[in-house]
Amino acid sequence: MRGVFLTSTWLLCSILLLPYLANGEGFMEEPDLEYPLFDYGNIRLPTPSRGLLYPRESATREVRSLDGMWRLVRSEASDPFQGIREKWYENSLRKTGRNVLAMPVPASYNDITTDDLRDHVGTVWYERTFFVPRLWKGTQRTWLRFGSVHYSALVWINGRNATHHSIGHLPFEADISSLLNFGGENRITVMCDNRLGNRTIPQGSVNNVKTDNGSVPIQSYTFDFFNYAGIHRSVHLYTTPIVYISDLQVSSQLTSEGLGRIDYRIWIDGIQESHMGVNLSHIHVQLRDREDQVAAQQINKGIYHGTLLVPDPHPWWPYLMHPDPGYLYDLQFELFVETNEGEAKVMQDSYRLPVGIRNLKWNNESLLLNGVPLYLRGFGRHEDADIRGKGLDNALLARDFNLIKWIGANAYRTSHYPYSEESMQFADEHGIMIIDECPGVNIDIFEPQLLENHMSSLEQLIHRDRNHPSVIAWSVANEPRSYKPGALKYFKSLVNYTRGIAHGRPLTAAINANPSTCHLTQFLDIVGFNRYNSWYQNTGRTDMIVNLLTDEAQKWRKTYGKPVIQFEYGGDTMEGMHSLPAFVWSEEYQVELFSRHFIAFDKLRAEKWFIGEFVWNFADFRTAQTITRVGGNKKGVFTRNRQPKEVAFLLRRRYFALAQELHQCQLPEDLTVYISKKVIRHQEL
Ligand code: GCB
Repeated sequence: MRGVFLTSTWLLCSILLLPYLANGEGFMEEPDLEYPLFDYGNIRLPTPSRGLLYPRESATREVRSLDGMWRLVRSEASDPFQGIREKWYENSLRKTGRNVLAMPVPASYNDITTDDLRDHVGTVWYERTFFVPRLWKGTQRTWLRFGSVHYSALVWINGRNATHHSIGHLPFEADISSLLNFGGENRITVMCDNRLGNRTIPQGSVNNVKTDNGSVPIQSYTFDFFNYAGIHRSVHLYTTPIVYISDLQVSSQLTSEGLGRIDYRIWIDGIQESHMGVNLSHIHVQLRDREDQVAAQQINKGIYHGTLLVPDPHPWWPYLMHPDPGYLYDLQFELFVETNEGEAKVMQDSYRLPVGIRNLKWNNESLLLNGVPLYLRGFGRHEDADIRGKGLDNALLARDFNLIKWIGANAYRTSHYPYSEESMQFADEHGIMIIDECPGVNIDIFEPQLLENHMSSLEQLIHRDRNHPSVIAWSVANEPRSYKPGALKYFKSLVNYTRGIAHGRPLTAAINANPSTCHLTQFLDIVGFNRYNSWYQNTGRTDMIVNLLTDEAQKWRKTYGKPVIQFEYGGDTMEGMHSLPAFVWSEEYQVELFSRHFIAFDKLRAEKWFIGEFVWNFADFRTAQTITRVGGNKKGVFTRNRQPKEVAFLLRRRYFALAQELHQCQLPEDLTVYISKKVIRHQEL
């Protein structure tokens, strides 16, 4: 039940507490999901996501973390559903008689133990106990929310079914009020399945192979990062009132009159379920600036969308494009109800959403933010670290953002899946622009059920991230086999669907097909290509980069007439390995390879349609075991431990030089080192 959303019989009582408030006219209507699906007549469109607001405390909401040490039991790889048959969720996992391990949450389980749990295929079971205060009973709802579990999860509370979800890297939640033992102990059990198949996003395959110990299932996949699994992000319990704000949507603009404009939409749920005869009174929407001053406000009665106009707005600017990047306002929503007597108004629920005000526009030449054409200096990244794998780690998150800012980057792509909500919040606050990618990496074997899941992954991603000012584009895939004939109708359908829910962002993808064979790029707004000149092709020949790269970019441009970005380039580099003259895998080779790319990028930048350069990769990361990887992929500018390789200093000088050239930013004092009296600081740039 979607709750109250009145559009037709609206009675707007917009009390203009400030002179510049407006009503909801001109607000983007909810997309019509009946998109023509071409040859896929019988496709089921994803059910639109609902709720899932990031858990935040407020006057009406409490948040509790269930992070910490859980217990874990693994099933036999040959019998992943044994635990379901034997109903392991009915009692403590200790009663299964199996080996019970201590397992931290959030974390991937793979690198925690010293045994073969790392390569386990199939299901593992997590559990822990927790208390819920007596006072929560009946007066509010208690929600259970997972930031992400990879790949799929079944969840029980006190032995009773609570929720389930598939597709990693995305949040899910359930109202578990009816399952809880208030004032007493509760048990949560999670079955997590890491198997990837033809229809999962991303795809993989599980095959039985004969080993010295008999036949065992082996998971294989073509993507180049380790299939870490487990409860990867935080688990929260949070409360809302019975009648509550269930969802919020915002979009912003800077008007030609110099005003900031925020269009918002609110969903209220729970009225039917409330036995208290709640009468909604009004919603107070208030925008507060960093100094906690009211910048705009509005009171809505009987209508759940509107527009705030903000005089003298502080626009949201990216890092190094403005002295005060990442300016966020607090958009506070307060829902009021009438008491039984109908006289007093009581605050029923309140939620605060950080918002940025900015204009995002694009055309066939440029991507513009606040009217300024963007040149993106960035990275492809991974959520990856030793021991915790893909588990959320705030220390790592803070370190990564410090490094991103140290090096002068202004953007990254969430290759190859949605990153944590905490990292999206960080990006908003620091002015780092995000190309937000769904988990559709290396898609092959195109078929309708895969398409349904792929659409769902985009729908869930966009629903989760649509309110973040840092998101400047959606990436629908990384290196799909887009040259295959089946890719045409698949991507036509996927992009058509996604365009209808894109919430004001352009669509792109990271392509490794070539301009004349790719069936996907024609549907996109921004052309993104991955190419490893002088690494996978012409290995060792850094004298074969500039012409090949400029020719290829020009071909993409000529074929599709859209802005072009290089989303990946680079070469594997063993930290500490040196060679003069440069030799593949040495630090010197990575420096030379990057520097030759810079020459090509500068030639291309002169043509206005080339709008960004992304290094592969921000840091070294773990992959599956293969003979082409030494402990993982070593294309990082930083080591897996987040220390700079030699190339980091070169890249830093380039990224700051670009920022100074394009946006007159101040250069950091330590960008160059003293050499002699004659070499003046910074002139070396
Ligand atoms: C690519 C992929 C990325 C790999 C990279 C590489 O094209 O998009 O996932 O890690 O190449 O290093 O081979």
